[in-house]
Parts: sequence; structure tokens; C-alpha cells
Amino acid sequence: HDQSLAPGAIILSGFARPIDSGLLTAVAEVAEAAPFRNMTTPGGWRMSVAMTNCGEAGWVTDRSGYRYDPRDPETKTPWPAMPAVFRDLAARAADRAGFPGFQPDACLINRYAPGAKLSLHQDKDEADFGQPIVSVSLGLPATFLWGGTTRSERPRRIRLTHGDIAVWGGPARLTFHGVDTLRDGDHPATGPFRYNLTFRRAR
Ligand code: MD3
Ligand code: FE
Repeated sequence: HDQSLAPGAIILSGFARPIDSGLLTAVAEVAEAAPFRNMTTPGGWRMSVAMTNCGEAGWVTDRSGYRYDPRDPETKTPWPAMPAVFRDLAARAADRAGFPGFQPDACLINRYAPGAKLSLHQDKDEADFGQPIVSVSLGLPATFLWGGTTRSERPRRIRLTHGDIAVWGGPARLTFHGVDTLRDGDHPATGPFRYNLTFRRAR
């Protein structure tokens, strides 16, 4: 039951579910070395989504801007290595979606508590927009907002639940997207949180 949303955009329902506990163990191990933190936007706002990273580069934002950085600015040490279970899952999902040979070098891990949201944006900090992004949702369900190629287009609302994977590439790569305010809840695997892993080729 792969759900094609538009050319280049596909949702693989429940694709990550068989390995959910392995993924969540790996998230906890990454977060032990590189704790979740609420970063600051260039405009000075504290993000409601808590973030960390693993891989050769991590996405960061502060008063000086957005960028990929090989080091965690909090610890000034390299981000934790990308767990094999992450790398393999991302490659399998990309392959299934029609992007063979995907080798992510960055994984941004987003943690949403009830009330957290992600405003409409484009992912434009990567070097090559020919490379797809693979996104894995775990825990509480969320409403994903999927816009068009301009910010003013009214977004479609798409439910993403535990174990869903979305792959965005080709003509869908630069679409505006976001996440609506997370509702209260309690999930058997994650308690009061939603996690989203986004696999990227940053460089
Ligand atoms: C569509 N994360 O980290 S993942 C992000 O659920 C981000 O945490 C959201 O947007 C989350 O940047 C959404 C789905 C996603 C990711 C990248 C995309 C959809 C995308 C890039 C282009 C188009
Ligand atoms: Fe994004």
C-alpha cells in the first residue's frame, strides 16, 4: 500500500514498523551523546521542536543562520555516527520509492511534544537537490502539511503515524511542508512524543 502523493513523493505506510524498537533504541543512544535541544532560528525564536543529529553532518540553526555542521555546537565534538539500522532502512525505503543507491550522510532527529509544530518551509540547505529526503515517523500521530512550490498555496493535510516513511525527491524535492501542532497523547512505544528522522545527503 504505497501511496503516491505526486511525482517524486511517496508514502510507504508502516514500512519502519517491523524494526521500530531497534530504531528507538538507536535514537536513545544518539541522544545520550548528543542530547535533544531547542535551537534558535536566525530571527531569534526558540524552536518548539527539539532536535539532534547523527552522521557526518548535522543540521543546525542559530542567530548566524542555518547550516550543516560536522560538529555538535553544544559539545564541540563530531555528531554520533549514523547507526547501521538507520542507514540500511533509509536506503531500502529510497530504493522502494525509486531512488536506488541513496547514501545519506546526515540524519536530523526531530522530537515533538504536544504543542510543538514546524512552520511551512523548504529544505534548501543541502548541496544537491537531485538527492531525495527520506522521513521516518515514530510514536504519536501528526498532521503533515504538504504545500506547493510557493508558500501561498494552501497545504494538503496528511496523517503520518507510527512507522510511516515518506520519500521526497525529483519534482517534489523543494515543495513547502510543515507539521501541524502536535496533539496530546500517549503512545505505547514513545510515550508523550513523536519522533521524526529525516535522512539527507547534505554534501
Ligand atoms: C517534503 N520534518 O526536518 S518530514 C524537517 O515531520 C521536516 O519532522 C518534518 O520537515 C517532520 O525538515 C517533516 C517530511 C518531509 C521532509 C522533507 C521534505 C517532507 C518533505 C522535503 C521536501 C518536501
Ligand atoms: Fe523539512
